[in-house]
Amino acid sequence: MARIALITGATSGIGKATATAFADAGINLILCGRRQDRLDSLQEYLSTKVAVTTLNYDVRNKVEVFQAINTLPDEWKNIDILVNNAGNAHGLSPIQDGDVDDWDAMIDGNVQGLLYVSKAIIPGMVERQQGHIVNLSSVAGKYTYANGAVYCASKAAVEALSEGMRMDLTQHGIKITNIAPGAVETEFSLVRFKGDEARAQKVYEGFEPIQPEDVADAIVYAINTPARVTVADIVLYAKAQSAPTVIHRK
Ligand code: 8X3
Repeated sequence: MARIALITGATSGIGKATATAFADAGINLILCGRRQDRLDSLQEYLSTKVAVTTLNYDVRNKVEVFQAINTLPDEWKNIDILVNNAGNAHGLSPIQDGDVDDWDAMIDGNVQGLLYVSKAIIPGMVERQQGHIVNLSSVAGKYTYANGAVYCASKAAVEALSEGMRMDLTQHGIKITNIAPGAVETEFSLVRFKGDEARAQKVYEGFEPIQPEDVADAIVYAINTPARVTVADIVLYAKAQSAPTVIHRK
């Protein structure tokens, strides 16, 4: 029987590339996001390959998360793979100049949102004694950089949650994979810099950044290993990158 995957933040970047790669691998999809028009067009595109349904909610909204996931029809309830991809950076400034609303958005989305969605899905996995959770962390969760304290903290939390989930859920047959990408060319910087395209473009200037499809490849690898293997952690850098803020630009 085809596996079912639920992907958060599925309408752009790494989420969209993962949805596309999963469809190519014959995995049925529950696409989650905040933008119904984007969910609809991705559903239409991927439905030619696999069964696709959509859920429109904001991971930061506890009520919406549980309502959406708990009301999935029976045929969609047995989720095999959860990809906790939704998350963003907001702002890049010294802690003393940080915007409290930006902090809320990062902690609520990257940490609380991941927890809410996981909480809604883990009990079913425990009941079935199987499942695979893929958490999208970042190299920012492994190394803190200047001006990024809160974003880095939110991703360090994801690192801890991946480890802790693995400790609690391994006995229930559930695998946990943590994926920590470096510089990926998505809407990430555009969101971080609040739509400032020139500033966002500069982030990827003079080197070849990772593409969302490269991260999707790593995720597909992780979810396709033999049952006896857990891919615990994958760190991906652009070839020109050796630490979050160390990039060799031409
Ligand atoms: C995105 C990678 O290095 O820009 O999570 O923080 S980095």
